[in-house]
Amino acid sequence: MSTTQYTVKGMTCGHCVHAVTEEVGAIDGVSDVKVDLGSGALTVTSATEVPFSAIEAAVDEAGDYTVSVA
Ligand SMILES: [Cu+2]
Repeated sequence: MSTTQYTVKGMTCGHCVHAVTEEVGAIDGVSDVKVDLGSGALTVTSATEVPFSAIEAAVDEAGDYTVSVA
């Protein structure tokens, strides 16, 4: 089990949080996603560590947001 922290910039409301949670949660192997709107913190729990490129692609798919490793 692997838990990794990222920071997402550009989220403005609960809809953004929902979109990011859905897209990142759809990545293969991801079992839990937590998004904090205030801080932009994204916490991803997965069976094995997810490549950052996959996180980036999912966040990009969710909307006009930017993700970085926390
Ligand atoms: Cu929003």
